[in-house]
This record gives sequence, structure tokens and C-alpha cells, in this order.
Amino acid sequence: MPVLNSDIARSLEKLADLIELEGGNPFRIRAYRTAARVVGELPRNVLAMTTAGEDLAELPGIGKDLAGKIETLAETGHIAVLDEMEKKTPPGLLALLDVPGLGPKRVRIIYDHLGIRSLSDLATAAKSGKIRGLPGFGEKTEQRILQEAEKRAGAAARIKRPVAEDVAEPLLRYIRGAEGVKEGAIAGSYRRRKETVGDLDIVVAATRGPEVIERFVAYEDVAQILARGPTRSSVVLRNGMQVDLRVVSAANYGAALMYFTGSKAHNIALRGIAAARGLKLNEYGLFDGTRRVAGRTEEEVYRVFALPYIEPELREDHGEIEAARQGRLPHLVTPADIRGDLHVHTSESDGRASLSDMVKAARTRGYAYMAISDHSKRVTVAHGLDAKRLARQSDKIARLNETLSDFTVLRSVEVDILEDGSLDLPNEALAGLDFAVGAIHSAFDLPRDKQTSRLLKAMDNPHVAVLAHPTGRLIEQRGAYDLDIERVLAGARERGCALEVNGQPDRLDLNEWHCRLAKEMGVKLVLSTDAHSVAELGFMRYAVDQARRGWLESDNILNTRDLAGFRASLRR
Ligand code: DGT
Ligand code: CA
Ligand code: CA
Repeated sequence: MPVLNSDIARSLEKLADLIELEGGNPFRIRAYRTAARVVGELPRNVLAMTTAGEDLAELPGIGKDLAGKIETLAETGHIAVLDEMEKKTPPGLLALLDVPGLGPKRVRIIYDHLGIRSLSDLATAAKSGKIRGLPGFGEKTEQRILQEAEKRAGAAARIKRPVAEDVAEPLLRYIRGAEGVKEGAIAGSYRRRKETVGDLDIVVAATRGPEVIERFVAYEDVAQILARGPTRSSVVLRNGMQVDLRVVSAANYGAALMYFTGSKAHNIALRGIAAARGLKLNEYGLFDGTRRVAGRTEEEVYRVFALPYIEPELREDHGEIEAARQGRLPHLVTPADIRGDLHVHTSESDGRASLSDMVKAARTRGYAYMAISDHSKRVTVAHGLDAKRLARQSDKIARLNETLSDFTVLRSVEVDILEDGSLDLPNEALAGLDFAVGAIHSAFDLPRDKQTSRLLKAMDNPHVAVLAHPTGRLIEQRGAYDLDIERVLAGARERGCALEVNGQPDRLDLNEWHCRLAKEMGVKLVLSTDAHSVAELGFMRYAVDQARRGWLESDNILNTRDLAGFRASLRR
């Protein structure tokens, strides 16, 4: 990735912040801030300038020393002085600097007066009203700080799925290597396939607990042992993730797995059912007095309650027990149901793989079709396509299709929805495609009514068959744009437009509630990866997870159909 001028400016700003935080020389601080501004406003890329032999020291406010630093930043993305400053500043203070409304001056005041050096300290102090009395702060500022601190403290603590999986799966394999281990699983929110997980909960059935625990705490990634007993242990891994391990006997593995899978609310509801029957349910089994009546498997426990097996994704006490009782649990969609991916980028816009590499990978996945939907021209950072380049890509796809017998590449585009709801490409350009995917990439902060009408108007265009990442949220970074989701869903149904469940792990948009609402309202959905590389085609799994948590069945999803069925579902 090339280093952008804005990256360089940000590094210089950061350096100024850290020096200021340290109480350093005000002239130095000002020099770095000036340099950041100058670089940020340059009309051309710094690297391009230096390569062309231009002398940065001739820029206003930039001396020889600074010019050297800027050049190093442009070439490598780093400078030693910033790396060192970052290393010696406590990580908590760095996080404080990122809280909006809290620059270095205020962090310094908070630190000097209250000794605060982390987001959670900050939240606690704000909650107890200690911030408002500080010089330059008031009640309003305190409230704003509290909101931000809580948001960020929470955000830092939860882990996105790919990160959790990278850690959890090898760790489980390692633990299963201990002697006497019969079964093992990662339970908790991980097994319920939530968007993010707080910590990992591992349950293992084994004959000898202490040996499993010993192997667990000796894992090379363990940074700290929080607790260690004969059958349970908690550790913190080097990446800061906590892992709880519980070792049980095979006779109560099902009950333990059920307990630690949760959710807590689901468990409580099940315990209520047990109590109503004069039984007792806990992590050791289902008991009638002291006699164990079930516990070897989860199915066994549900069976005693006269319930069918309830998939972990549904165990939230969101109506699943009622549905199970009435025999109307959904037949959840599975990865094997998916016949194609409907939102994929190539190197023609901002993807990292070529058309033919993406197609090859999609065929390897066993798909029957895949839609190529690169960005449209308005998204300039993504090198979006204009009508001409799009037509050329279409021709290329048509030629490619002639060489493929068992696979079809669909011609699509991720057409940008402009602020007034019109589209970034003319109808003639869209008419040459199989369908278009509409998406918003700007003006996220329109008022609710405008944003809603914008989406409805975009869906008025009959070429737009899918609305991509409909709410625009980025998990723990950016909320959904303000919109009336029920009006959008109703509008989609009227117009025969499908809504996307985007599998990017920081999007997962629609969320589970929207999926359920869409299903109830009879809106069709598609599961897509929005892949920008071959590896990201694997994000389909996350889209399926989200769909399952949203109670979706394969019937609700258009890309579970074969090609003819999918084509027939397209508008017109
Ligand atoms: P997380 O880690 O925040 O993403 O969410 P979970 O669901 O993994 O929660 P965690 O790790 O605190 O606990 C794992 C499971 O253990 C939880 O889903 C249900 C069970 N559990 C934990 N504490 C309690 C409790 O006080 N009562 C009951 N019934 N179950 C509990
Ligand atoms: Ca957990
Ligand atoms: Ca836990």
C-alpha cells in the first residue's frame, strides 16, 4: 500500500500530540503541527515529489530535519522518533488521545489531576462526576466523555470473529491433544456465532482433568494464568483474549456444553422448564432429586423437556423455546445451500485479485454462479468504473462465460447511490448488466426522512435488484445511518428488490434483527461476501451465521436457488 499524504500528516499530528502530552517543547510541537498541515494540503503525493527530485525543505515551514522525516515516512510509513514515543507512552493514554474532544492538553489535565491512564478509569471518573470540576471541563463535556469512553472501552474488549477463530481453533486442537480427551468444543457466544465474542469458553470431556489443565496453561500463547484448579482454569492469551476452560466427564458433557454455550437467558428459561417438571438443570446434568436423568448430550436434555434440538445460534431466549414447543423452529440455512456469491470485487476497482482468479476460486468453492460488482465511478478511492469501463468489463465477462460450461459469471456493478437517491451510472449502462447492486458510500448523516427516501428512490430503479449493506453500520466503529428500516423493508418488498446480508466481519449488515424482520415481512434476502480478495470469498460463512441468527431459511434467500431460479427472481 502506498503511503498517502494524509497518512504522513496523521503521523506528524500524532507525534505533536505525544510530545505535548509529555509536556515537551512548544516550538517543536508547533513545527510538527505546521508540517502536518502543509503535507495534508499538498496537491501531489510526497513520494512522487521526492522521486521527481523535488526538495521538501523548500516547502513553507519545513526545514531540513523535518523534510528528512517526511521523506522517511513517505518511503516506509514509519519514523523512529514516533515509534519510540509510542512505545514509551502507556497504551491506555494513547487510547485516551483518540477519544473525540480529548486532545493532549485535556488528557494531560485528567492525568495530572486524577491519575487517569485508561478508558475504564476515565469512564469511572466521569460516572462519579470527577471530570466536570477540572479546569476547562464542564458537565456537558463530562457526559460526552462518558459516552465515548464507554463505547470505546466496550469496543476494545470485544473480538471480531476472524480474530477469535484464528486463536480458538488451533487452541482447541492443542487441548484435544491431551491424554484422555474424548470430546471438546468452543462454547459461549463463539458457538452461538455472535458477531463478536467477549471471551472464549472451552468445554472438554476427559477422564483426567488435571492433565488437560496442565497442558492448557502450558500453551505457548498463554501470557497470564488467572485461575487454575483440577477441572477449570482461566488464562489470558498474548493478544489479551481471555479463555475459560472447563473439563467434565463424558457423562455430563452435554449438560456442560449446554450450560457454557448459553446464552444465560436461554439457560434461565430452560431451568424454569426443569423446575416446572420438578427437575433440576445445571452444568452437571438434569436431575430428578439425586438421579441424573440426562446430560450426556444436549439432545438428551432437550428430549426430556419434549423439545427438539435447538441450534446454538437461536439460543438467546428470543422466542426459540416457544417455537420449539410449537414445532415451528426454522430450518436454518446452511453454507451448503449457497449456490453463488452476488457481491464481489476485482482488481478492476479496489479488489486485489483478477477476474479470472476470483472466478477460479468461486468454482473451487462449488458455486454455480458469481456476480462481479465492482465500484462505480463516484467512489474514486476505489478506482470506480464509468460506463465505458463497465461495458468493457461486461464484454470480457461474456467472453469468459463462453469458455465455462458449468459456471456463469453474472455482470453486475456496485452502483453508488448519490445523495438525492439517483444513481452514479445512467440507465443505459445498467441495462447491459444482469443486475445492479445499489449502495451508499457518502452522506451518511442525512436526517432519517431524507436517508430513507434516498434508499427508496434508489430502489425505484428497476435495475437495482439488491441493496448492499443496507444500514451502513461498521461494527463498533460506526452506527447505522439514521433510517426507517421498516419503511426500507416494506419498500423493498413492494419493488421486488432484495436486501443484502453482507459477510464482511466488520459489517454483517443486515443484522440479525433486521433479518428476522425481513423474513416476517416477506422481503427476499441475498447473502454476499463483498469480497475484495480470493480469501474473502470465505466470508460467506459469516453471512450464513448472521442469517441463521436471524432465523432465515434457504427459501428466504435468493442465492440458494439455481441459476435459472435466481434469474427468474430478478425484477422484470
Ligand atoms: P461473551 O463472552 O460476552 O461474548 O458472551 P458469552 O455468552 O460467551 O458469556 P460468558 O463467557 O460470560 O459465559 C459463557 C456462558 O456460560 C454463557 O453464555 C452462559 C453461561 N453462564 C455464564 N454465567 C452464567 C450465569 O450466571 N447463569 C447461567 N445460567 N449461565 C451462565
Ligand atoms: Ca464467552
Ligand atoms: Ca467466559
